[in-house]
Amino acid sequence: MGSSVALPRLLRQPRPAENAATPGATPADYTLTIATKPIELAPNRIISVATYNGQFPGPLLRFKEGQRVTIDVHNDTDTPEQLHWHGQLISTDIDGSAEEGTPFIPPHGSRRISFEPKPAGFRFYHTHVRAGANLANGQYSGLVGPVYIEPKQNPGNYDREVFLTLKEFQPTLSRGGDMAQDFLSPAQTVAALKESSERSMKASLAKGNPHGYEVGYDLFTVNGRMLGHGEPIRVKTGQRVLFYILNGSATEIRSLALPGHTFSVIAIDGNPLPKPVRVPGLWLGTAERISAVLEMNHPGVWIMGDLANDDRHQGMGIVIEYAGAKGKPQWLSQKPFKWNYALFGNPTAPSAQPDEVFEMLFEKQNAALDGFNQWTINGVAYPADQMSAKPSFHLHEGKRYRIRMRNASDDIHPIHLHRHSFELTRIAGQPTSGIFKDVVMVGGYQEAEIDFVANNPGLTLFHCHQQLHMDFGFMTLFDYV
Ligand SMILES: [Cu+2]
Repeated sequence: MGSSVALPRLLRQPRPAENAATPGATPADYTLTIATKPIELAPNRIISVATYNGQFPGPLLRFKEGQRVTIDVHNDTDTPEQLHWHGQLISTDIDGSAEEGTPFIPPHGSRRISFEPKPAGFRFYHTHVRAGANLANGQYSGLVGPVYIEPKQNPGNYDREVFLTLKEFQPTLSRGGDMAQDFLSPAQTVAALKESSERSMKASLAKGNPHGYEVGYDLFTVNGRMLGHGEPIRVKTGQRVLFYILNGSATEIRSLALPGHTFSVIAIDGNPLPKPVRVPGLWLGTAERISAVLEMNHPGVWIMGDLANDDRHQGMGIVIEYAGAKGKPQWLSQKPFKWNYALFGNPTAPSAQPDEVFEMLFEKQNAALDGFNQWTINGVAYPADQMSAKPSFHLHEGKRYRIRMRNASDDIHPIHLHRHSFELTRIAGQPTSGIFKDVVMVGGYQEAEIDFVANNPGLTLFHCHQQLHMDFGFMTLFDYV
């Protein structure tokens, strides 16, 4: 389970600094080298993408909560890079977001960073540069890797752990295309949001605009291998296996099921649930994580895979093989199931009321940017340059804030808040509490509310995690005043 990390290269003496320095003669705890390398997804499917340490996914980094780590990041590519520590409560100089002021890792340059990992749980790291129209850049690449921060006390009751990163490769652009929506529950939409969105879309099409670009993929992988081309997960009857599943996609929502088995979800986005919840399968928006225990009580050779037949046939699955079982891996068609975040929480509103409520309206301007859709929050698109912009929302340390999001578009948006965790307090009209996350899917024409405590001063980026949305305006900044 150890991560494969190379020894740091000897460069020059380190400068004294709190969180960041130049890599030097003192060895770092971990080294990550960003470089474009061939990756074999299957014997006849070898692609060339930017990777961490020449592998996909990047090495699993296991940290201990609160125990300081030093990491050297080398950038062996020709473009500036940002390495974002997704889901961690760390400072802006190392969070890995140029919008918050984190310095870029220069092309053919290096940066040493140091921080105390927190909170405990399943996190990840990924590139945080814009791709725009360049589908080799940003998270379309192979720059994604899992992080596990061990809690000070380990409450686990399982026999082994398995980390799975779901990710597509070979992206292409197309005009329009509909996103599956019908898995989200409640399905309740807001008529006013739908009407305004449809009015704006009609007006755009009437002016002769085509539908804005969407991204699709040819190759689908679990842990960088297409279904049937990686090592199976070998299990024994009676084992309890804890799966840590990461949707590492740049743009896609993924589903996952294992015929004959039920998932007992214990944490989402790495944060423990009030109680484990059993579900027949999983849905994960871009950048979401699920920790779930599977009891191995249905012997056979099975495909754990995506519900979408096309995506599974193109590789989105992995084989689960029981000891002693033989034969071709089997998939059984699954009964559709709904994904309702409120299932994982308490069916009551949170006891704490916010000190202030921020209203946010999400809108799409069809094909407004050279054929790409432009995205706005309260009518404002984040500037096209990847730099700090004027913060739109202001925080006072220690106060509790509610963000009321209204989605006037037909897309699902996996919304992410940097450097803070938030609590889901209302999803499509339904109150809930006790679910702490850092990404939440907001359904088409739906509303959602999240609460967070301003407990980590500094610029704080809020954005849709769908690469095509964040790159074309769907971002905003909070500051502490
Ligand atoms: Cu989005």
